[in-house]
Amino acid sequence: MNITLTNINSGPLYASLDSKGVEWREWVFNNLQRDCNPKDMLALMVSSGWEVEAARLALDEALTALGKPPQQVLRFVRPYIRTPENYLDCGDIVAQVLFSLQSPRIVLLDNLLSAEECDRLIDLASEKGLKKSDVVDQEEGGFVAHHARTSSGTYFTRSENAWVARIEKRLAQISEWPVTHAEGLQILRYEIGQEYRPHFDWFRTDMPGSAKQLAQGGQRLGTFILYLSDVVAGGSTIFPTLGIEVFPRKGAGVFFTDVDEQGKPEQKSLHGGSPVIKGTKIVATYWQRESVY
Ligand SMILES: O=C(O)CCC(=O)C(=O)O
Repeated sequence: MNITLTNINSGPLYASLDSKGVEWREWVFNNLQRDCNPKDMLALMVSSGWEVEAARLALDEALTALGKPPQQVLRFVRPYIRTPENYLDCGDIVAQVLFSLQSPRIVLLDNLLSAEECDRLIDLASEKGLKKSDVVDQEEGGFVAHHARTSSGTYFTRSENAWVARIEKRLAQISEWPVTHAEGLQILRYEIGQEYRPHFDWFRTDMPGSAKQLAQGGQRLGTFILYLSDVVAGGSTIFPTLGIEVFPRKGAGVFFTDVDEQGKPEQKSLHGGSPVIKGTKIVATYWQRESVY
C-alpha cells in the first residue's frame, strides 16, 4: 500500500507504530515523508519514552509502508554524543568539546559540571559515607571486592536529589539517551596509589552472574566519567588498546560507548583509572543501559 498524507489515518493497523496512538503515527509518517533522518527520529522517540526496540520496529513499519527500505542504521541505537560544533549547549551549561573519536565513540568535554556541582556531589557523597569499591561478580551476579579496584565509593539512586537530577538530565540530553535508561551516579574516590585496572563496563553474556545484572536494564551501552577534582599527578583514565590517556580536570567529563554500532560489546572500550601519584582523584560514573533501569 502506498501511504499518502491523506490516508495516514485510514491505513492499516501497525503493531508497533500504533502502540502509542494516532499522534505518533502522524508524526512518524509526516517526518519520514519530509525525509527526516530516521536515526534522529529514533533518538527523539526514545527520549520521549519509547522502548528502543518498539521505536525501531515502528520506524521500519512506516518505512516499509512508504516503499522505502528499512534502514541498517536502525538496527541498533546507543547513547551517542554528536559534535557538530565545538560547544555543546546542555540546556543549563555550555560544555566545550576538547576531543572526539568516531570509533569507538569517545568524546571529552570540558565544563560539563560547574565547580559548585562538583563540590556538592563530593559533600553529598561524604555524608553518605564511602565504602571500599567492589566489582561485579561474573559468576554469582552480585558484587565482590577485587584487588584490581582499590578506590572507595558510594552510589546515588537515580534523581536522588536536585543536584543529581540536574546532572543526569544534562547527560541524557547531550547523549540523546533517556534518564530512565541509566544507573544512578556512582562516586569514586582514589587516594595515592589507588587505581582501577583496565576492564570493560559491559556485562559478559557468557557468564552466569551476568544474567542478574542484565535482567534489570539490559546491557550497559554508554559510560560517562565525570571528574570532580583536579589531580596533581597520575589518576588518568586510560584506554590501553587505543593508547589514549585522559587527565582529570575538575568539571570535565569523558563519554564513551560500551557497545559498537551493531550493539556488540566494544572491545576497544577497555579502560581503567591509573594509580594516583599525588593528590586525590574523585569521579562520578554514569552508566547508560539498553532499557529502563
Ligand atoms: O577512574 C577512572 O578514571 C575510571 C573509572 C572506571 O573505569 C569505572 O568506574 O568503570
